[in-house]
Amino acid sequence: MDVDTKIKLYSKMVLIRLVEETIAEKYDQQKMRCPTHLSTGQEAVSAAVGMALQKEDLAVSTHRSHGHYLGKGGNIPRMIAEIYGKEGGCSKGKGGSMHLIDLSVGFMGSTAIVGNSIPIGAGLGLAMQLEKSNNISCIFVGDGAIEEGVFAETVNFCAQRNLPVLFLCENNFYSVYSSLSVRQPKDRPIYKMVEAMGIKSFKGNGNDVFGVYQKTLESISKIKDGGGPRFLEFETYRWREHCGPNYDNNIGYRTEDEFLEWKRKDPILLAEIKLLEQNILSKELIKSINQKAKEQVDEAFQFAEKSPFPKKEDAFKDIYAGVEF
Ligand SMILES: Cc1ncc(C[n+]2csc(CCOP(=O)(O)OP(=O)(O)O)c2C)c(N)n1
Ligand SMILES: [Mg+2]
Repeated sequence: MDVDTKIKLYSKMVLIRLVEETIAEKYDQQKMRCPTHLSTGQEAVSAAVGMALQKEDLAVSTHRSHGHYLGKGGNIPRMIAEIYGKEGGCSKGKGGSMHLIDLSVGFMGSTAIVGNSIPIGAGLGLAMQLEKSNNISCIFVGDGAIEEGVFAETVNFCAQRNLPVLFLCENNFYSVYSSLSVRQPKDRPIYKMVEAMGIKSFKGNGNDVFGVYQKTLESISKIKDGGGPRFLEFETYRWREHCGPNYDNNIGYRTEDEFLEWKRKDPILLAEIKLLEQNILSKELIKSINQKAKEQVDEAFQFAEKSPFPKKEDAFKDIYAGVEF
């Protein structure tokens, strides 16, 4: 992997982290009136997968999609404006945090209903196959979405049709307040189940941005060579509460110790240590990456503040009316 790619992956994680931590910081101003599911701690997958996908590859995502959107090349001001419910938002202020859509970067939508975007992603893959395009459809899912019936149906369909689909599972071990251990059988790893359903599958460290990037690139290349769908499970951890800006380790569903153990495996810190050792990053470069990110984030919030609310007469207008798909 070249030096430039390594720095880009690191910088992308820093940017995603700052965007979300700024949302958390400003959330109590009551200007962001939609629920927000932050992915602080999970930035490696967003940065790496987003960079491994090409612009023409399409992605669908979940309620926790800020990082996925920004990783895919999403526009920060338009995302923040969307969360502010403003007309300048990527979904014209009608969707909020859980309904980000931006066709210009191939981000085909996130939805609040768990599992809802899985068959949409398969449909995109089917269209690509029929059109003989050389692109892929990436379906982001959490470990909880695996338990939805539609996941099994979609995996079966994609395997049977050899569709150009990448299933990208961020296993953060929780679905709201329920740990994986009370939801899925012991000793039955998710990726093993999917492998048995007919899709080549892999499990890896979701906090190692370089490993995620390499594995995702390799899988995309196999899919593009006609190798059929792939399933990647990356283990990671969300630092903040399921929904909202706070920490919630005090409410009893997980321990502070578990959280601290994962915090030590902070994907940004791990990448920083590696790149400092390799003399790719310096203290000065880290400072300038952070400074640049701060400028971008400040600008995005200013844009959102200034953008008007959607007009009443546009309430029932399709935001993509007239757009060619
Ligand atoms: C069909 C459906 N069932 C339940 C919910 C409530 N719900 C919202 S997010 C969520 C957790 C999903 O967990 P996971 O897929 O692991 O994603 P994570 O929140 O960990 O990123 C649940 C159960 C929902 N939105 N839709
Ligand atoms: Mg989860």
